[in-house]
Amino acid sequence: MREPWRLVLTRELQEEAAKHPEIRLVFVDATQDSDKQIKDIERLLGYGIDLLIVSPCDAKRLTPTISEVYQNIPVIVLDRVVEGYDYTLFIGPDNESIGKQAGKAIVSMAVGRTFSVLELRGGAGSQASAARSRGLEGVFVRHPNIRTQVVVVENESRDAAEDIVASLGDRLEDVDVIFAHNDYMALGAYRAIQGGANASKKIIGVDGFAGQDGGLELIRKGVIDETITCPTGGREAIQFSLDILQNVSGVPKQVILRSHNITRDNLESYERSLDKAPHELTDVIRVGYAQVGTESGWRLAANSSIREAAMDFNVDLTVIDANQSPARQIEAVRTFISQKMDVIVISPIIDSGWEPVLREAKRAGIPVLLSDRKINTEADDLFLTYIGGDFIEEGRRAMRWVQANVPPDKHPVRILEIQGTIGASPTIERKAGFEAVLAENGSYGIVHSSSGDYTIEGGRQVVESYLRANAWDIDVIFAHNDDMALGAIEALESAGIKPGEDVKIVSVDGTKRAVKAIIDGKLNCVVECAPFLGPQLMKAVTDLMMGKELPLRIITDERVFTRENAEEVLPGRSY
Ligand code: GZL
Repeated sequence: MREPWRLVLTRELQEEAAKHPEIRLVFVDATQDSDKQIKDIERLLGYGIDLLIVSPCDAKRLTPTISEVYQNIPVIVLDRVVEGYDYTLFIGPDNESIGKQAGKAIVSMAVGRTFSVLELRGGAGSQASAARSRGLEGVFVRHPNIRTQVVVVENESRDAAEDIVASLGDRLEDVDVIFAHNDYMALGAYRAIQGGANASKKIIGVDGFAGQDGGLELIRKGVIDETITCPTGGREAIQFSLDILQNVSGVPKQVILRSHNITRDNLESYERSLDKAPHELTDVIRVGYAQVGTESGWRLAANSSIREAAMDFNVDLTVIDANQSPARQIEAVRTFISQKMDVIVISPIIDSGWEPVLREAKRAGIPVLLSDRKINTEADDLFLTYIGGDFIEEGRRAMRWVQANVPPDKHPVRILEIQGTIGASPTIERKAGFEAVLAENGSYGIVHSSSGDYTIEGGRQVVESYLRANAWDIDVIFAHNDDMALGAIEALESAGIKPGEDVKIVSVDGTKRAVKAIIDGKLNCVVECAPFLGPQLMKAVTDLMMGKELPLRIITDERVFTRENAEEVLPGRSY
């Protein structure tokens, strides 16, 4: 409870809980002490709580405790994510994006001239502060005219910031802007320089709360020049608690909240948006969906999930199937723009080449949501929200299974990788996650890698062409999706090689056919990637049209299927 952000979080939790008489919120304060927080959690469990909401003091220290609680009751983690995925739902800001937004604001202030930044960073243990600095540096690396000096304010408080800035003396002279990792420290910096020779320096903060000494108030008074909002997620935590305890389907794994740059120019409009209650929907919402194609079992399930959810949400959905052609998909978006759709949803076949048409959509005032694949862009205003899996983690999980189940006892493990569509974000990120874990142990290597384009035929062809050029010497096949793994299995069997035995196979998605292949011993591990994004997508569309703010990213919940659980999960596989 030491700083405003914590007070606002607590107030939001209590205000939202008070709307639901069926919820009783029991609140304990760890007072920045992880040992106390662990004891607090044990005490809450003793009270017989149904669900734990925790904002970890030290995420690494709290991971084992939270993981243990998660075995018995749902856990919502706020603000600082623990290691691994042993929790029900994480809600938090994107701190790296906050740092990037601060960096871009400073670049526009510098307008190309030499510019000196004083960065007031939080303590070394602060995960949020480290991420914000990463985001800031990621921008400045492209602007050599901007120089930064970093000062750490251990307890991130206003008074400590004031004392430190006041003690800088001539180190402050050529500083043009002070970037403080929260508005409280920004106020402290202001108090150190006001009225003196340094009074003209720009000041940027983070949090952007209303109320006394809140970032919005400081902008109104001209105390600071800009703040970047950092939402607490308190309201969302209570709302999702109800969904979780009432077993509502489709609760995501992570909800990453959006941050806004606020200056004097947009202060009033931002504050009006805070007060604006969601409005009722008057007309049917018209949505254009630019679909990848019908390349895989996963895709067929995803396509029908979106169509069914559109009907359930009474959304007028127009689908254009790009049939794996990036050019046709961009044309589909242009068609939706000319048809003046309310919202455009895209599953980008590849992650590049999107800026021009998305700028056209922006100029037309049509919001864009991304489903199950991302785009690669420096701009952060070309789409509203990404809903889909964490592909890097999917890749890590695949290689972790290989490390745990294919020991390099006789020789280095030789891996054949069957990539998905080249340039698609799941392909890029699954490969990155897989290779990140592979790099931890020099006894594994990818000896051949080519694309099967996420299709069964593609998977078959990769193995057949390898067999034409080489004697079979592969220990593991890593296929970026189940359909290519199934094609590979067919090719192996035609060559008299036993899939799942002579060569271990790990893939991604979780189709019924793949889980069945595990039971038949032909496939060894399937990392889940959830295709049923329709309900979350249509809820986001209707929330958007009702005037609610959408998160930056909604990441779906995913498991791993192996011999140990394939029989149990097979009946539940609906695609
Ligand atoms: C992942 C999705 C991928 C699936 C493939 O979100 O885009 O595309 O893993 C599908 O099966 O073709």
